[in-house]
Amino acid sequence: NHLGLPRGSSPPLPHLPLCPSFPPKLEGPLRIEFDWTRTMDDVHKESGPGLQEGGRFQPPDCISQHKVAIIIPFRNRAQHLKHWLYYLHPILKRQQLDYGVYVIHQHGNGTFNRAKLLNVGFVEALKEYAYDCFVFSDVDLVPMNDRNIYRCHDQPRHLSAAMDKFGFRLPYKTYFGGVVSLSREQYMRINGFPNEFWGWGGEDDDMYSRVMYKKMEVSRPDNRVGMYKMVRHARDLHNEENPHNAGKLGLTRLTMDADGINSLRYTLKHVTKHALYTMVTVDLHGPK
Ligand code: UDH
Repeated sequence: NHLGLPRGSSPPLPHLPLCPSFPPKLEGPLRIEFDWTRTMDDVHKESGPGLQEGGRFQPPDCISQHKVAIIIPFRNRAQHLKHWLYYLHPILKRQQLDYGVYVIHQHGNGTFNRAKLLNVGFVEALKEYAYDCFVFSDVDLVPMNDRNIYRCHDQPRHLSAAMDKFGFRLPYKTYFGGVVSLSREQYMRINGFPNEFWGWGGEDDDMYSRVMYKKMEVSRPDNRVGMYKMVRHARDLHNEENPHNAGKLGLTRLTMDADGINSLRYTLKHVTKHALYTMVTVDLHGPK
């Protein structure tokens, strides 16, 4: 599929205009309620027409300026994924993005590794389509304003700048967790994300340091547009805080060129096309 087209779709009609820089149907602030009685059927209905298998979409009436792969690190959060899909598909469609949703599922019960899953998502999404932008999003975060566009900018962007759990502001100035976007070039410039942060903590700070060391800046929406609601939940099993991760942070400058997309090793188990997303199940070769 060397044309960079989604499988089974025809090329966009040549007479379609480019989509406008400001999508006309945005609504601004949104009401987000995590309704636990919501079914997958409700989610399908809400996502509306135009989605292609695997959670792919292209605006029907214009050529999007943004080819975006949305990468979600995942294990054992089916309920959260339901909420995410319910809210995000309509938003992303209104944002007129040419997008695909990739849920990167860590196989087995070994220690979780969020950043390595994100690296896998980058590689696997590019096998399917010539994405030029990558949004890396936790499964439990839903934007409260659709003007927070899931696209890339001339600097890496931290989209989840005002999360409810932190009182709608940054918990600290260099926070880079939750939802971020990087263009393909920006991501390659930092050698992707670290593969060696097993368990909870630190990987997002390492990602921030990578951006700084490569002389880029983090851009953010303002605190109103950057508002997010998180699904409340207890800490996961097999993702305990790893006390070694904090110590690694001081070493980012020395390790980043050797630990990242250029050292990524994993075993692909399955790629499953669901109606609303593509599930990539992967063995990360975790520590014994
Ligand atoms: N994730 C999973 N499964 C897991 C662990 C993590 O899917 O078992 C993914 C998921 O996308 C999640 C992200 O990795 O949103 C980050 O997980 P996290 O545990 O670092 O962050 P989250 O904000 O929870 O989800 C923070 C700990 C909550 C403790 C609350 C105690 N009151």
